Amino acid sequence: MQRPIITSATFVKSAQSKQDSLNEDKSEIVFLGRSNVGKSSTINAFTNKKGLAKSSSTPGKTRLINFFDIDYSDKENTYSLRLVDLPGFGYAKVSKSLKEEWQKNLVDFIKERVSIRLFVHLKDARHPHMEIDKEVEEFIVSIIKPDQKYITLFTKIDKLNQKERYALQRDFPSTITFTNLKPHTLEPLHKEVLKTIFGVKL
Ligand SMILES: Nc1nc2c(ncn2[C@@H]2O[C@H](COP(=O)(O)OP(=O)(O)O)[C@@H](O)[C@H]2O)c(=O)[nH]1
Ligand SMILES: [Mg+2]
Repeated sequence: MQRPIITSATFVKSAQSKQDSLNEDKSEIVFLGRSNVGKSSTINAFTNKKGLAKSSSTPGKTRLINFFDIDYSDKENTYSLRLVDLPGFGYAKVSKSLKEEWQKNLVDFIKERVSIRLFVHLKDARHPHMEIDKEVEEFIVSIIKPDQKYITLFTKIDKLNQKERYALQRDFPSTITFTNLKPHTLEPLHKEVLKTIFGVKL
């Protein structure tokens, strides 16, 4: 079966905290990861819309929660959902605890927003064992609800040579690896999203 394609992708709002966020009326996919890991680039590649999420090479510049509404459609159905681009972490020169860095309002957002169905944690394929990523993973896993799912994605695999790619796949066999330079490598993420949120099997 041909997978439904994205027929619409629009920026809706930037928010500072859970309080000024949108109503929880759509299923949401939250993208999280260190500053500069490629969250915004991934949202652009995923929706096939350059410039949708502002990508910046200055670490830590995006401090807001950005919401994007997208529709997938096939001949019979339209599937609507929301992508959430969270502020990056790990940009402080002095190492801080995750909770300090994210501040209470972002922790509340992650913990309490019931519309979140999928957490997508982007990690740099060149640095798969960073302490800050481990902290984030442990935090999400500790608060996740039964109707939510957490997945890790390794990005920037174009920066690895063949041998390093094999090693990564050997060490993390069930993890999605991709590069934004080749958007077709995001195909497994589309499948995961359609399956997890809408039960569409491909
Ligand atoms: N080589 C390579 N560079 C990437 C990839 N994804 C993003 N980048 C670059 O990494 C930098 C940070 O990307 P951005 O999407 O702004 O990261 P964010 O801070 O997590 O939103 C930019 O210069 C991007 O062009 C990738 O898959 N491969
Ligand atoms: Mg960004």
